[in-house]
Amino acid sequence: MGRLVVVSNRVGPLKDTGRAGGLAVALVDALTQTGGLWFGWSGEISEEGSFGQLKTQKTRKVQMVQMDLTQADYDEFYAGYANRTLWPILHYRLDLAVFDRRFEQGYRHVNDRFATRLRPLLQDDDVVWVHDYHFLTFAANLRAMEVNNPLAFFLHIPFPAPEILAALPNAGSIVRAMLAYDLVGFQTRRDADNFRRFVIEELDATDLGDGRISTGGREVIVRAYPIGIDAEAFSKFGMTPEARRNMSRLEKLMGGRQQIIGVDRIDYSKGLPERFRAFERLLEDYPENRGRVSLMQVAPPSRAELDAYIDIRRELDEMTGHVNGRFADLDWTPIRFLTKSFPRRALAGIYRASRVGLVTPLRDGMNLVAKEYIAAQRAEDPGVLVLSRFAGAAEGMKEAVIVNPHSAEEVAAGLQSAITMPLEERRDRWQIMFDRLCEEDAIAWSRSIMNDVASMKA
Ligand code: ADQ
Repeated sequence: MGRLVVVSNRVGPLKDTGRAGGLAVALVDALTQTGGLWFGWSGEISEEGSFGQLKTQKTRKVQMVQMDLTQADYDEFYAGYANRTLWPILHYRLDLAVFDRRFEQGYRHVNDRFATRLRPLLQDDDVVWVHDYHFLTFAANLRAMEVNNPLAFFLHIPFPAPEILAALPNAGSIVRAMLAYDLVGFQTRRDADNFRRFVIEELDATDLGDGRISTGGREVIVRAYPIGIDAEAFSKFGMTPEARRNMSRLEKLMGGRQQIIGVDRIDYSKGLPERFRAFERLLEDYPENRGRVSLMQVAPPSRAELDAYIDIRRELDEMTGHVNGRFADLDWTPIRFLTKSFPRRALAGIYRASRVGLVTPLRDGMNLVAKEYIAAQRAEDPGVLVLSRFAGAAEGMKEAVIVNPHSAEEVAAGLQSAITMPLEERRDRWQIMFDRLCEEDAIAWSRSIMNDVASMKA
C-alpha cells in the first residue's frame, strides 16, 4: 500500500496523542504505518481563505497540511450546512434543521476547494481516507479531477433512516456523491443498513451482500466499523498521579456518598435536560438516595455561537437551580454542573471516583465517554455504566444497563439498579466490556478499514 492521506475538518495533534483521545491515536498510528499526509482546515479565518498559502508542518513520517477558510466559507460550510443542517438531520432532529440554499452551495464550494488544494499533493498510489459529515461530497469533487486513487470515508455520527433523510433538500444528490467513495464506513450496523436502504430505494444501487453494493458499474463497500478508544492507555491514565489527585479530592468531597458522572459536550444530541429530569425522578421515586447520591455533569460548551446551543445551556442552568433548590441540604448538593474541560488524566480520575457512568444521548454515532468510563474503572471495585439504547456504543456494550433516555422513569430505575448492584455482578459485567474494549480498540478499528481498502484494490 502507498501513503495514507487523511482528510478531516480539524487536523492533529501528531504528538501527545494521549491528550487528544482515541481518534488521533488511531489516525497517527495509521499514518505512521505507511507515512503520509493529514489535510484539513487550519481553524483560522482569513481574507484569502482557501486561496491563501497552505500551512505545512512535518514530522519524520507525517506531513500536516492545512488551509484557511474565508468568513463566508465558515458561515455557510461549517456553521451553516455542516452544523445547522446536516448535524441535526443526521441526529434525527428535523425540528432543529435549517435549510438555506446558500449553506448547501457554500458546502459544495468548500468541498471542491479542499479537493482542488489536495489534488496536486496526491501521488498515484496514495490511499485517501476522509472523515465525517463535513466531507460527504468530497470524493465526487476528486473524481471530477480525475483522481482514481482508492477513496475511503468514515462517518462518525449516525446515518438516519431514509424516511428522515428524505426531508433534506437534494438528499439524493448528496448521497449519490458519497457513492464516489470506494468504501463508506459507519459506526453501527443500523447506520450502514440505513445507508444501504437509501441507495437501493432512492438511487437504484444493487445489494451484492457481504457489505458490498453496486452502482453505475462500480462496487462500493458499505460496512460498520465501530470506533474504539485506546483502552489500555486510558486505563493506565486512571492510575497516574493526576488521576489520583482528582479522585481523592472528589472522594473527600463526597464523604462516602455515591457519585453519578456525566461527561459531554453541551449539545442537544446528548440528552442533557432529559438526564437532569431523570436524576430528579430518581430522587422522587427512590427517596433513600436523597443526601446520598449526587450527579456531577461535566460539559464544556461547544458551538456556542449557534442558537440551539445557547438555549440548551440556559435550560441546564435553570434545571440545576430547580433541582438543587428543591432537594439540596446543608452538606449535600444534588447536581453539580461544571461547564469546563479537563485534561484526560484528570478525567480518568473523575470516572474512577464515580460509581455510575451516565451516558444518555438521544442519538449518538458511538459515544466514546461510555468506553472511557469503563476503561477507567478499578477491576476490584468497578462502577456501572447506564447507557442509552440510542448511542452507537449500545450495539457493542450489552452488559451496560441499557435505558431509553426519553423515559425519566426508566432512566431513574436504571440508575437505581446501578446504585444497588452487588459487587460480583458489577465485576462480571465490567470484565466482559473491558476485555472487548482492549481487543476492539482504536488501532484495530483503523486497521480493519485499511485492510478492507487493501483487499478491494487486490
Ligand atoms: P463527540 O460528539 O464529540 O464525537 P464523544 O464520542 O462522546 O462525542 O467524544 C467526546 C470526547 O470529548 C471524549 O473523548 C470525551 O472524553 C471528551 N470530553 C467531553 N467532555 C469533556 C470535558 N469536559 N473534559 C475533557 N474531555 C471531554 C463524535 C460523535 C460520537 C463519536 C465520536 C468518535 O458524535 O458519536 O463517538 O465522534 O467517532
